[in-house]
Amino acid sequence: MGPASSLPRRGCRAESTSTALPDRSRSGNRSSARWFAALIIAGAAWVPLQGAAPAGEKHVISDLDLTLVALPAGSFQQGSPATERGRDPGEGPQMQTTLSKPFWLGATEVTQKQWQAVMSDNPSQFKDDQNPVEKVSWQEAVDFCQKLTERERAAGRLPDGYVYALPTEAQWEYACRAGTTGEYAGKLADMAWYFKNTEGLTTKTVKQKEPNAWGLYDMHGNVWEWCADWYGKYSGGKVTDPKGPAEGSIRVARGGGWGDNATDCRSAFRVAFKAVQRGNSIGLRVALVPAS
Ligand SMILES: [Ca+2]
Repeated sequence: MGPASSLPRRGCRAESTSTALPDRSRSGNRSSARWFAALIIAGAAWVPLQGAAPAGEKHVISDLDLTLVALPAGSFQQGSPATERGRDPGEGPQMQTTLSKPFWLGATEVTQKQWQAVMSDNPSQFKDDQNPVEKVSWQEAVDFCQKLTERERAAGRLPDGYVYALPTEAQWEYACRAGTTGEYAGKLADMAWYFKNTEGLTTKTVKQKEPNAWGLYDMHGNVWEWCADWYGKYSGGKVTDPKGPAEGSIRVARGGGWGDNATDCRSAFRVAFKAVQRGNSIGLRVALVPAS
């Protein structure tokens, strides 16, 4: 069961045969504290909401060994400033983005063992139970979230009014930044598996690197993470709970992967892939969000 006082609900390299990276059609253009400290960092705009989970509370699906971290509602600067090194124009204009409701986000990418338990298959190229699942399309990632919702509802563990889903791009970046405003949520090499430190051209066991200030692992690197949104231009200005365009042709993925350069692993970096695309550096992380 989830905690009693739980929250009310809430691109790419083309795949190829062997160790080659998956195909990527870029649409886009190309920084550990404790919870309380994180709240202070983000605090100016953080307003407790009725029903919000106590700070730092986790939601755990024990039989899947899947832990989700509770994130507060709040506001942040989404995108990057024109002065950021390696910045792509598609990362602007920056927006003052508000997430009006708290939500939960997986502490790690979805592992192959977790995927296997829910979906009864394992499409991954780099087979290892504790590595992130990859070679999953956007739709398959969505299917995983829906199956997980059904599974947890049936088990009586789904917080009222909440469902499992891919995070929106805004939720992903808010979580990745964890109150930071720079290129990365910390020192990249300490937090991420990426081109410069990934030996063997493969994914890596999740949760080996340092987490960000909100206790989230591998937000930078290891595998790209599918987001719910269609890719679209940023509007700039102030936005609340943005969900991307109503329609589109490519879906957003974030965070960079094991074979990517540092600039591609930046907090603001955006990429997008065709929804049907499967790549050996594209996976997912589940969110537990208010049902819309
Ligand atoms: Ca990642």
